[in-house]
Amino acid sequence: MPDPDILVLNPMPVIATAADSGLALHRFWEDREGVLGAHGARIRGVASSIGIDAALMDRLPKLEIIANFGVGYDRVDVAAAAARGIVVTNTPDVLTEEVADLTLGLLLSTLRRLPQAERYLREGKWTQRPFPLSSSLRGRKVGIVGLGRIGKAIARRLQASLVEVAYHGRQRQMDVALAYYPTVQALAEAMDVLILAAPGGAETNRMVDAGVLAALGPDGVLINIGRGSLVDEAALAAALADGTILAAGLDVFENEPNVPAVLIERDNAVLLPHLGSASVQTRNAMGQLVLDNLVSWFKGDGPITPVPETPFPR
Ligand code: 8YV
Repeated sequence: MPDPDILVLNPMPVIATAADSGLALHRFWEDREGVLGAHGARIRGVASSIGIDAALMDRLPKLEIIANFGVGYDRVDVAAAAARGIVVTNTPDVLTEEVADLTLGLLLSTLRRLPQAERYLREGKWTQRPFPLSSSLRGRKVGIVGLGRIGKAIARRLQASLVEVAYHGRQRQMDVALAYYPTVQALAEAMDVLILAAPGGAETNRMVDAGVLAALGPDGVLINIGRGSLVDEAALAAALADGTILAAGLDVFENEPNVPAVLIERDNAVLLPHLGSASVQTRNAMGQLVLDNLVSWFKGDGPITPVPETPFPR
């Protein structure tokens, strides 16, 4: 049997770890039409961190499995995959603690203005006067939106930081002792920090709007490590400009890697280029899990981490 043909849509660490995997990897991004023309009819697996739409699935008639590099798979058309009997896998667990670490770093950077302070020192301003006092994590009430694996890892860290923690999610989790709020609006009214750790998609689209930001209030802080689509960015930029909220820390944006100028010009926003999982170690672990899912599937052992929307029987 020839090695199964896999279309790798964009560069990712899978490529580096694939030697001796028994898969024939084809680099789509180097020559899209050329690769499709030469191999499209035989492609049985896809690896992607940029999603895949129905139109590309239709050009891969033998496609069996889409291995998504990332825990979030909002850019994979899972309904189209399900309709075609294609299994979709993602990369949960291996990035959970890394993303939660980054979230705490971003929260503290935003509250204590660490990037601004660092710039201040480099600009030689410390010799003239001390950096202005910042806001604090002390005494904060932190609401987590999306209490999945990553949300829970963030909650554990916050509890160790001795602050009050509550959450909102699709439903209350009976085995979780944190206070639950049935809407984002109610959570924002009760808390003064919101951390967004929910997935993207239609259900969560722009769930943080002008009303939620007003409820968070003038001492309020918004942290987003989930997806840019969760936030109405124009409303957020306005809320940061007019003091509706105090500050924001954002690792994700609606139209990455393009960040609106109205956010870039805000001094009370800390903006990161989607770094949540972006360490060498964690990205390699994600690449390995993409590969392991493909290898397991083509050995006939089933997918390791399938997403719930696709039809593989579990
Ligand atoms: C991305 C992420 O996958 O896991 C996710 O959902 O957002 C990240 O880890 C990463 O940016 C892929 O390029």
